[in-house]
Amino acid sequence: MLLHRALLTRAFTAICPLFTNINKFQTFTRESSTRLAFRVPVQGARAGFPETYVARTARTFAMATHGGVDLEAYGKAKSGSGSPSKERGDCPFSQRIYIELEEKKLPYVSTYIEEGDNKPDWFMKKNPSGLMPVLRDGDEWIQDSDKIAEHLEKKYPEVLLATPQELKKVGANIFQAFTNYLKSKNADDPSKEELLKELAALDEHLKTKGPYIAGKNPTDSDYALIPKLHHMRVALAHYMNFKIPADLTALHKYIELLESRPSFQKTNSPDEMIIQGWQKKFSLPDRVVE
Ligand SMILES: N[C@@H](CCC(=O)N[C@@H](CS)C(=O)NCC(=O)O)C(=O)O
Repeated sequence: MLLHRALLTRAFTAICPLFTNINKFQTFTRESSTRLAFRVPVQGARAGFPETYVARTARTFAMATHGGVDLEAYGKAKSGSGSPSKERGDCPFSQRIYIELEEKKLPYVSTYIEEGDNKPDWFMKKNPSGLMPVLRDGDEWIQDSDKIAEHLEKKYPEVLLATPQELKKVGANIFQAFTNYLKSKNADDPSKEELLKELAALDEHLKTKGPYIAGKNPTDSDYALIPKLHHMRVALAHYMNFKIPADLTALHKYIELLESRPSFQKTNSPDEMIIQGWQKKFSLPDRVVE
């Protein structure tokens, strides 16, 4: 009897680590196959294999380890890194989609394409507008961040992110107000008051209905807005010496909550890249206000 118990205990302690390692093994397989699905077609094409054949084989392998999910999200590439690239650029619309893929815990491949007129022909064929983000889901290509978010919500409803219709306009004017102010290249431009008004309106909403736009949990509107607020904070602090007023406390808390999420951290771009991106877009001087 004692011997039985000793044997059982030994068998149990030997098996236990296996269970914890299965999880690690699955994560490892998922991540490796995601890397392969990107690298194999590129390297295979360089070695002279037909791209479509190698890509299809690599994707079949990736799908087998991803439970049939075959998603590739195209975002803006780091300037000068080429197309396709593995180096992320500074696009807030693309970041929304990467955040949502993370929040939905979907396996996906990230591919980046440089802004401008030198996009590859195969990419322009699939995405004639040339804008990022674009999502490839199997053989289907979906353009525009709003449409991609809708598609992900419909097709992968295990984690739901949709914002209730009546709240979709909350915070929606901030990005336009921010870009109007930045491109004025004038720290005292009247567009600054417009931006402050929009920020105060969001703060008021969050104070009464928050901490997120739809209440207790973050939804699509928050994931769309946080990359834009981040660009606004970084670019305006640098060029205009502008800070969000300290008394907008609910807004400060909101930014802190969302920016500390792993999905944001993992998909974010360095401040320097954001600053240079806006300089190029609006031909800004090194600083508007010293
Ligand atoms: N309305 C689009 C806007 C996307 C957009 O403006 N993307 C920019 C990068 S942030 C882009 O792809 N630009 C490429 C180019 O201009 O060549 C969306 O929401 O997806």
